[in-house]
Amino acid sequence: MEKEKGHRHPLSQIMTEVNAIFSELGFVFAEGPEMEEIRYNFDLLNVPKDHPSRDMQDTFYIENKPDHVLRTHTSPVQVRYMESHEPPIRIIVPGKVFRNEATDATHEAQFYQLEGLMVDKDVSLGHLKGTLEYFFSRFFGGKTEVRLRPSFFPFVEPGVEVDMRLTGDDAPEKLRGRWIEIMGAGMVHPNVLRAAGVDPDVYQGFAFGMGMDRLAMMKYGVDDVRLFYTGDLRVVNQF
Ligand code: 2NL
Repeated sequence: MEKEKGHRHPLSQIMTEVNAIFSELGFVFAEGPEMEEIRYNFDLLNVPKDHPSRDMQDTFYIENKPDHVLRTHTSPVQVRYMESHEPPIRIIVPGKVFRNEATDATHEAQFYQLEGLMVDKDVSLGHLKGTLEYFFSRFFGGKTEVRLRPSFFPFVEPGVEVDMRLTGDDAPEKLRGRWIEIMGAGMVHPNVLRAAGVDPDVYQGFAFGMGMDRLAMMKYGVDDVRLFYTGDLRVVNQF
């Protein structure tokens, strides 16, 4: 009998696929440390000192390392990248993040986030919309509509909530034709650009962030995020 072949974890497969699609638009993969300085995780991102996301109930602080946290988003990678690279910048940043919260079918204390950043002259929300339409069409297959609604995140201005609607024949049946809230995004706040050494009078940027686990759940029809982390081969071998 032929020996059974192994394969990569479904979330690793998704990450590779996402990177490949964004690379078609000129985005390059970037990564950084999972334990971050508070400065990079919060301060440089324009998050107020008294913001609730900084609470010990929400963020894992590190004993014996008072200036550090387990990163709550991959945004610090983008900040570090802007510090060390001149625009034009186009990066895609998938990575593990941590939130101190109770787990259920749609929440894990450790999960994967997918963020993206583009910085150049004359960048607008139109570029964000076009980029995301291209990505979702390639990722889910077929035609995708994207709409933006006003929202708020400290690191962007304006901030938007992004909805998508899959209309193609090959879209997963459960998703087809329905508006689905999929991510947060916006134009990078001038304070964030300035703090990272980018002149906001010359350059603009868009940024977005979404749960990669959720992306995988939607694509594969998985309804419990915890299934990706049990190590149960009866689960992972289905992918
Ligand atoms: C969400 C919302 C978002 C960003 C992430 C970002 C990063 C930099 C500057 C500005 Cl360096 N923004 N990222 C922006 C808006 C929303 O994520 O709900 N994520 C799961």
